Amino acid sequence: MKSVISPDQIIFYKENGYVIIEDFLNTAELEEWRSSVTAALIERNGQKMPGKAIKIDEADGINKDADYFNNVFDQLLNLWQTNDRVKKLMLDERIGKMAADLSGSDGIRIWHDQALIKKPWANPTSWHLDTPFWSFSDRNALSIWVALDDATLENGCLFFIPGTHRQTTFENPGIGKNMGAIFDFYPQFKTLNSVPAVMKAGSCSFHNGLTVHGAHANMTPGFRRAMTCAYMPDGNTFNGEPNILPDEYVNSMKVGDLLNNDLQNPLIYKR
Ligand SMILES: O=C(O)CCC(=O)C(=O)O
Ligand SMILES: [Fe+2]
Repeated sequence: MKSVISPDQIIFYKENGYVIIEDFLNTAELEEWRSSVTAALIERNGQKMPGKAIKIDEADGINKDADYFNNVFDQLLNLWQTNDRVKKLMLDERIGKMAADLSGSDGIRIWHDQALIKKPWANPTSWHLDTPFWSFSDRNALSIWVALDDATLENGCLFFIPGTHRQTTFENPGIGKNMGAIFDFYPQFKTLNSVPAVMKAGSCSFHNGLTVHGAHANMTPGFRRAMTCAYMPDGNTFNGEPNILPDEYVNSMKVGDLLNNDLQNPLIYKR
């Protein structure tokens, strides 16, 4: 695993709100990531996340246009909680240190992992922000996105709009069917250029959760699989947004409480 982040990569990330790490995994590691994620997905039998009875091909009460959204990607969360092989991969301290170095934090907790499988001919992922969905508000929160297949211009690689993380806020423009809805929210971004994150399988990107990003449709008969994980810098507090937290945990908290439950959000790195 190429787990050392160079000073130049940190500078690039801080400036642009994303960075691509080529050849993050070697061939054997990529094989282990693919096979353990595949095994975890099979075990889930369509259950979107532990503790909630939502199936991936069902409307979840949030998205009314289920037909459309179910064909953006299969999205399965917190595989680390249900599969020990994925847990070993996700709790890797070396990845935690990469996230800490990029975000400039002293400790890193898993917010949630997420397999994002764009199936053949899948719909695009509209431009959006991540952090405003989460139960804490931190301008340095970030995600890793690991390509399990080559991510190409044809099959729906990620795109970023560099530098937007310095201007976006915790207000949520949402994510709907309309690709460009975020530009009504942030008209100042309308004239900026986007950058594709074309990646070979085994490469990865990190992006700040406040960087505008999206993906286009999968125009191919093949899969575009990614394994991702969102990270919360240690020390963050509950902002009242339930997001994916279990109901009983949310009900036990008030706004301002420390999010330090190791069963829900394990600390994977501490300086
Ligand atoms: O894989 C995609 O199409 C979207 C990924 C994404 O939005 C994310 O990782 O935050
Ligand atoms: Fe995202």
